[in-house]
Amino acid sequence: TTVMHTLLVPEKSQDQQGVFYQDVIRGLSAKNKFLEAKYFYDAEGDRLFQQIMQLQEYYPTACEMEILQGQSAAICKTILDSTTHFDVVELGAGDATKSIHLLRELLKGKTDFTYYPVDISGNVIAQLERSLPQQLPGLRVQGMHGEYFEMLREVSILSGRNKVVLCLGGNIGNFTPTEARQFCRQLRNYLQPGDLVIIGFDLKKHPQVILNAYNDRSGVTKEFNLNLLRRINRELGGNFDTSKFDHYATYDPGTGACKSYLVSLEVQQVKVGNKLFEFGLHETMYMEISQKYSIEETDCLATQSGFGPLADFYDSRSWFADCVWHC
Ligand code: AVJ
Repeated sequence: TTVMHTLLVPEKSQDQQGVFYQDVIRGLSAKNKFLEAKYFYDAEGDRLFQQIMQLQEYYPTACEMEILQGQSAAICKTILDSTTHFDVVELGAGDATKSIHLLRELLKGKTDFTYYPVDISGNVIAQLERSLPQQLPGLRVQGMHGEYFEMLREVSILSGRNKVVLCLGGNIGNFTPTEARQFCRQLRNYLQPGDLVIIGFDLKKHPQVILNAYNDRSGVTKEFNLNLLRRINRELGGNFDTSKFDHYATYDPGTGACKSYLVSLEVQQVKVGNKLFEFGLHETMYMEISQKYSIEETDCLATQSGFGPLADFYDSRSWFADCVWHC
C-alpha cells in the first residue's frame, strides 16, 4: 500500500493541478476574464474564509447558526413526520458546527441513523470522524471523501434507507440560478421518493446589508479574492502582483446577483506557466457570484427541479432560510 500511495497520490494531485491550470488558462483567455470561486479554498483560502465568517458584516453564518441552534427540534420533527428509516448525508460538511445541533436532536429521537459527511477535503473528513463521536456519543459516522455526486452514489450503495441530504452554508449561492437548477435536478436524480433535502439559502434583504457583507471594511474579502492570485503564483508558476488589483463587489437587487471582481489598476502583463496575459487599465476579472433568493424563488427552484417544498426555517430577521424539500 505504501507503493500504491506514493505512486497514486502524486499522480492524482498532478492531475488535479492540471485541471486547475486549464481552468485558469481558460478564464484568463476569455474576452471577459474570470476565475472560478471553487479554487478559493486552499489552506490559506480556508483560513481567510474562517476570518470572513467572523466579520461583523458577514451575517449568513450567524443567521444559519441561529436557525440550527434554535429550531433543530422543529426541523427534526419535520423530518420524523416524513420518514423514520433514514440516513443523513451532508454535502460540504466542513466542521459540522451547524449540523451538530440537528444531529443531536435526531439522536434524541431514538432514530438509528448513520451520518455520512461528504467533503472534498480529506482532512476535514478525518477530523470529523475523530471529533464527532466524542461530541455526540452514540452517533454513527461514516466519512465520505470525494465529489458530491460520486459520494451520493456510494452512499446509495451503502445505505438501504431514505436519505436526508443537508446542503447548508448557502453554498448553493455560488451557482447562477441556471446552474443551481441543474445542480438541484442532478441531486434529485440521485434520490428517491421519501428522501428529503435541506438547503440553506441566503435571502434578498436590504441591498446595503448584502453589499457590506462582500465588501467588508477590514478588507478580508479582498484578501480572500487576492489569495486566488497568490495561489496561482504558488501552484501554477504565476507572477501576479496583487498590489496592482483592487476588489470590487456589486449587488443587483433586481436579479439577486451579488458579484465580485478584481480590477487591474494598470496596464500589465501576467505570466502563468509559460503563457502571458494582457490586462488593460481597469480591466476586470469576474471572481464569484453569491446569488440571493426570495422564498418564492426557492419554492420555484424546488418545483422546477422535481422537489416539493415542505417547510422553511428562518432566523429572527428572515435574512437566511433553511428549506426542507421532499422528493
Ligand atoms: C461559502 C459560498 C457561502 O457566497 O457567502 C463569502 C463565500 N465569498 N465571502 C458566500 C464568500 C465571499 C460564501 N459561500
